[in-house]
Amino acid sequence: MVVQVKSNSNNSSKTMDGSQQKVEANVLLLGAENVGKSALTVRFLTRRFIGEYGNIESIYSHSDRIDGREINFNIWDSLHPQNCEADGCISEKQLQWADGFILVYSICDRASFNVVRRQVQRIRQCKSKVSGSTPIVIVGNKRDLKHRRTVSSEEGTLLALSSDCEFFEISAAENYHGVLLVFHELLDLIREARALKKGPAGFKGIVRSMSAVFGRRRTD
Ligand SMILES: Nc1nc2c(ncn2[C@@H]2O[C@H](COP(=O)(O)OP(=O)(O)O)[C@@H](O)[C@H]2O)c(=O)[nH]1
Ligand SMILES: [Mg+2]
Repeated sequence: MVVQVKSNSNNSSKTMDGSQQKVEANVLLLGAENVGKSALTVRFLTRRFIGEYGNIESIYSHSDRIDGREINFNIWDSLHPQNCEADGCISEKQLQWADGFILVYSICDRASFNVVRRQVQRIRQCKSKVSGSTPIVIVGNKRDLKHRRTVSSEEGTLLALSSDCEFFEISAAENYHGVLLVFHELLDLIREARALKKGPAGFKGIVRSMSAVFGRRRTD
C-alpha cells in the first residue's frame, strides 16, 4: 500500500506574475532496503534526520519556490521488494509515474550498489524508446561511515558516467545541503528533458550539449 501525504514548505507562495507556471515533478526513490531512502526523503521535506523511519511506503507532495518558480514535488519513497533479482524490482506503474529517479545505495553495502546498477539498466532499457535521456541521479549515501566503506567514489562516478546519470556522495545523517543538491539537480534534469522534448534546438538543449562537452558537475 502507498500512503499519500501532503507537506507544503513554509516559503511556498502564489506567483504574482501569472505568466510563470507551476512545475510538477514526480520523483521516485529506489534502491535496496536500509540504504537511507526514507532518511533522504524526510531530510528534504523537514531538514531533519530522525534516525528510524520504519518500513512505510509513501508518496509525499511538497511545494517549494526555486529560482522564483513554484515547484510541486511528488516524492515516492518506495519499499524494496524482497526476492527480486534480475529486473531491478521496478514496476511498470513506477516507471510510468516517475519524471525522474533517485537511485540510492549505501557506500558500506556492496549488494546495494549492485541493486542500483541493475535498476539503472532496467530504467534505461524501458525508457530507451522515449526521446531524450530519463533523468536519474545516483546517490551513494552514508558518507559519514567512511571507515566502513566497501564501494569507492570512483565506482559510483564510473557507473554514473557510463549510464548518463548524475552522481553524488552524501550523508543524509550529517548534512541537509547534500540532500538539497540531489533534489535540485534532478529537478534541473527533469526540466532539461522536458525542454528537449519540446525542441532539441532549444536553449536548454544547447546548454546540456555544452556541459557534455565541457564537463559534468562534481559532487559536493
Ligand atoms: N550513518 C548513517 N546512517 C544512515 C544514513 N541514512 C540513513 N541511515 C540509517 O540507515 C537506516 C535505514 O534508513 P532508512 O531511511 O529507513 O532506509 P530505507 O530502507 O532505504 O528507507 C536507519 O537506521 C537510518 O538511521 C546516513 O547518511 N548515515
Ligand atoms: Mg524506507
